[in-house]
Amino acid sequence: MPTGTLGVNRGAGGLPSAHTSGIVTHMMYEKSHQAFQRARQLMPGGVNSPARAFGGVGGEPVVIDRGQGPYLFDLDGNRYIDLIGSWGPMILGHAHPAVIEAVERALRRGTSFGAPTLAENELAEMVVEAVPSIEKLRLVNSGTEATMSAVRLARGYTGRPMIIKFAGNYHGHVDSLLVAAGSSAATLGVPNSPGVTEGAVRDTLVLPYNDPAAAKAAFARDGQRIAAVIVEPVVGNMGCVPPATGFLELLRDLTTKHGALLILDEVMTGFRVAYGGAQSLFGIRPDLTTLGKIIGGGLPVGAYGGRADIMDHVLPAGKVFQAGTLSGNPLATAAGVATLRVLRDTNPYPRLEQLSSRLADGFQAAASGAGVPAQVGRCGSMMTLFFTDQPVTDWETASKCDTRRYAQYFWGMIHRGVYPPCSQFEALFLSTAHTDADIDAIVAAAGQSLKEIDQ
Ligand code: HOZ
Repeated sequence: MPTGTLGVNRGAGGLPSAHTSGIVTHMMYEKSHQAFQRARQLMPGGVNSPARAFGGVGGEPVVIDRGQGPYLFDLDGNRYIDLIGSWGPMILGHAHPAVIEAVERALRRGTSFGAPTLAENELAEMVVEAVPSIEKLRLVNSGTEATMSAVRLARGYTGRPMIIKFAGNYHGHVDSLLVAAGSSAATLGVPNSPGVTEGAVRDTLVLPYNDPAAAKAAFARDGQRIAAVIVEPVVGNMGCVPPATGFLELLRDLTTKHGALLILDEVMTGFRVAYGGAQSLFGIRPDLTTLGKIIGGGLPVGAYGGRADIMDHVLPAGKVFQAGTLSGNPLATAAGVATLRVLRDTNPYPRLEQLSSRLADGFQAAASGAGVPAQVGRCGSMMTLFFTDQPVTDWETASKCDTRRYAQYFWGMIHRGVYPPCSQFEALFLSTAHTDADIDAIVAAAGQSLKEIDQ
């Protein structure tokens, strides 16, 4: 038995063993532990993306063997009700038969051609039909590529240098946007990463989210130099923080008035909070939209799209350069089309809303029952349990949350077979595979876990 196995998976949040005796045994995470030790020798921090390293809650990640429906199974055979859904894409749950079948069919026909395919038309068509502001789009391979390309296009189209972003919003690891960034950049304390030069962010202006006065002042001062505002319409990357009433409308008005573009980063919210994304929910028509996650059905995909007259500035129709060997990949487009078809044909959003509101109420009741001050931030099936007694509306308020308590809650949930986001500054996601019984089990686990929290 390697020393520290149990300790490691109790987390730096430090659940006293008395709280978990009878639940945790040394062998429960042994294979994960062994695999992660090897991973640490092979990859920086043992992971291929820092968000999954459990750095915000301490300890080692469990290593996943497979997923089925709403469940994840780790190498030791422990089952978890999955609340991250691969950080958003798995809205149909894991290994959905329609997605598996579509990918298998595509796989037999070849995995990449570097040439146009019909499946690209199909996915693009479905996106254009679902999101009226997107008249044309370009498929890429990740959300980061989508936002990076949208920003370049906005600058190329307007001939202006400045981009406005909001503190605690995260738009992938694009140099010019990796400033005051949320998600793992915030979790791991590098909101402004070494390696991003002053020059790369010289034209990036960071404003507080949900602050109309700051946005108005920025446009009054720099209106003629601003190429675009990029914003998560519902922030998922400082935990889930919906927009204040009128905030997105104000950004639309200011950008229109000053000849700047409005870019809605819907990598997380696209096809998640509604089939037409957050823009359909809030009635905002952006100039450009970025997508990812759900439109790839769990395979690597991103997209940026919007007004045809702007998109026609992208090479080879126009002069703004952007390219990709695997863009529009046949497996990814097949998974995306299959996922969107299920969403379009079954309209699961009312049901997701019902499940999510039950979960939010359950969290709130569990927190009150345990005497732990907490707030639930939610939009549709994305939400966050914030450990604070103050409403969370921006990065200033999100960053005041008690991350130590979050870590204790997180490990309590893991030990009870529920897998929440491993950071206070991420959202959880429900899927169509979750049942009422799963919600009851999550709420029961939360009730017990919250009662164990040090006061
Ligand atoms: N974009 C994801 C949610 N913040 C995180 C995924 C990752 O960085 O690995």
